[in-house]
Order: sequence, then structure tokens, then C-alpha cells
Amino acid sequence: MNLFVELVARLLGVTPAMASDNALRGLYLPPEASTSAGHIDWMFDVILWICIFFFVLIVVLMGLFIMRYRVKDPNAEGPRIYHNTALEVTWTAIPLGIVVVIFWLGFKGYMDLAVPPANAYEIQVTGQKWSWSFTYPTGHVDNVLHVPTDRPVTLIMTSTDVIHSMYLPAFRAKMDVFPGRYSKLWFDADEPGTYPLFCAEYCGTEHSSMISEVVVQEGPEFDEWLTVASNILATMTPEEGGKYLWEKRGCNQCHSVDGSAGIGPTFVNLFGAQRAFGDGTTTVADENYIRKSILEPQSQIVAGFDGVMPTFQGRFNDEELGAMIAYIKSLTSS
Ligand code: HEC
Ligand SMILES: [Cu+2]
Repeated sequence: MNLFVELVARLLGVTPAMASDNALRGLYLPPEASTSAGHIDWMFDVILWICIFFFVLIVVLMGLFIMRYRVKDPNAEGPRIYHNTALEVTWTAIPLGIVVVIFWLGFKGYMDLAVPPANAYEIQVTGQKWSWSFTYPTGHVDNVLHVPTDRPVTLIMTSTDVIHSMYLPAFRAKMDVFPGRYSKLWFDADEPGTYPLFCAEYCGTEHSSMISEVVVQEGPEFDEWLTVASNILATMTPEEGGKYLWEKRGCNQCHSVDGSAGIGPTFVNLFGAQRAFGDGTTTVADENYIRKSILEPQSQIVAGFDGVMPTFQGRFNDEELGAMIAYIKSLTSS
């Protein structure tokens, strides 16, 4: 059995530590790290074992009946059986009882997860092609989700473009994220550590790289991280700040700083260059052009590219715009 677990774990890319730590659990999902994960896994196991029980029962009985009742004389007529009330009531009542219990437990679990506790810590989430941004109550924006332990956290989520889906396998939590409305997801992380975070809704070319992490820290450690992170731009030169934002705000998904074109044009040698647009007009890339490109990306579409850049209106303040411009200015190849 151990050999089997290890083999499958390797095929699935689960680390052996994860697999042995939590035996078979590591095969389908990482070890549980939230207060509601236990109930979900328990439900999953209950349903799985009910399925296994009935599968074995039915297959074994079928095999036995095939042997025991097979036609030995091809001309013989079997007994005519039309009806057996006791049997029919039994095979209706027992499965009905089982599915009603499963429904009740599932519905209760669903309701617990659908309604966040009133005192939860709130983090705003924006999904965009193809990264996540998390806005904390201090105004700090990050591309990694940090949460405190032993305190319910509610994610209030929306999208700037298409439908994404927030998936936190270690918390057994998942919820779709829509443009033009808010959806909520809550959990209570109880194990400090770093866990994967995915987009679970196919959302375009780079969907598979829409991956981040959730870092769970003890309360005081989390508060300290947030204080430092909230004031990070003040500790950097504007150029360094721009580089930091390029990474933290997901510009790096589409814009390279090594000269190669990606989904969007590279930032190298952009400042001061002549830009040509799909509609035949041109302009010189100055501060105002870069500012406008970030806040109103659809207003001028660079020739040869698709207008897929999401707007950062309301998500970049003046200090951040200044830093971004300083960084782009600094990127020259000669
Ligand atoms: C989903 C991919 C994507 C993301 C994320 C993205 N952009 Fe863009 N960006 C584009 C594309 C495509 C273009 C070219 C088409 C256009 O002009 O809208 C572009 C154009 C630009 C331009 C004009 C470039 C030029 O060559 O004239 C600037 C400046 C820019 N983006 C800045 C940013 C910044 C800053 C961020 C991060 C805060 C960002 N973009 C995030 C796709 C993206
Ligand atoms: Cu997505």
C-alpha cells in the first residue's frame, strides 16, 4: 500500500512528505489547513465509502446470482415473479434514507460556508488576466494572500475582465469571481504555513500561470508584516518601487523588462519612443501616455497587439503611477 501511495504521489507531483504526512489524503488534496476542511473531507470520505460499499455489494451479488441462477436447461421456463412488496419497499427506503442524510449534511456544510461570520477580517480580491491582487484594509495591495491564523477571513472578490475562480485547496475553499459583481469566500486558517492558490476557471492563454500563494501567519506576525508592507514604497527609490509594482501588480504577466514582446509590448526602450496604434494614429511615449495606458488601456491600442490589458483605474494612486513611470524610464537597452 505504501508503495502504491508513493507511486501515485510521484505521478501527481505531490511531495512524499505530504503524502506520508496525511496518508491517502495527500493524493487528492493537500493536508487540511482550515477549520472547515475537516467537515468537507469527512463528507467526502462518507460518500466515497458508501459508494465503495454498494459497488462491492452489487458486483459480488451479481456474480453470485450469475452462477447460481444461470439457465441450465435452455427449454426450461423460470418461475413467473411479478412483485415483491417487502423487497421493493426496502430498496426504495434505504437509498432514500441515505441520500436524505447526505443532502442534509451537505446542505448544512454549504450554508456554513456561504455565510461569513460578522467579525471576519476582510480582504478585497481582484482577479484579472492572469494574476490576483489582494487589497488589505490599510490600502496595501499584494499579489500574495497573507492571512492571520485563528481568525475568520472573508475575501470579497471581483474581476476586471472575465470569470475567474478562487481556489484554496488546503482550505477546501473555492468560489467563482465575476466581473461587475462581488462574490464572497470565507475560511479560518488554523495552521501557519504557505499553501497554493489557483485560478480554477479557464480564463484565457495564461490561465495555468494564474497561480499564487496564501501565507498563513500567527496574528502578531501578520500585523507586523502588514505594517511593513503597507509602507514599502516609502523605503524605496521610485525606480525600485516601479519594479516592485511591476511584479506585485501582475504587469510582469504581459510586459517583459528584457526586450522580448509578450502578450503586451516590452517596457525596454518604451519611454520617448514613437508609438503607432491600430487605428493609424501615432504618439510619443511620455509620462502622460504611460499614465493613460495604465488607467485607460483601451483608449489607444498599440499596433500589433490585442486590447486585453485590464484597467488599473482606482488601483494605482499618484505615487504608484510616478514610481511606475520612473521604472519604465530607467529601462533602456543601450
Ligand atoms: C493581460 C495582459 C496585460 C497586463 C496584466 C498589463 N498589460 Fe499593459 N498592455 C497589454 C497589452 C496587450 C498592451 C498593448 C495594447 C494596448 O495598448 O492596450 C499594453 C500596453 C501597455 C502600455 C503601452 C505600451 C506601449 O508599448 O505603448 C503600457 C505603458 C502598459 N501596458 C503598462 C502596464 C502596466 C504598468 C501594467 C501593470 C500595472 C500592465 N500594463 C499590465 C497587456 C497587459
Ligand atoms: Cu483566471
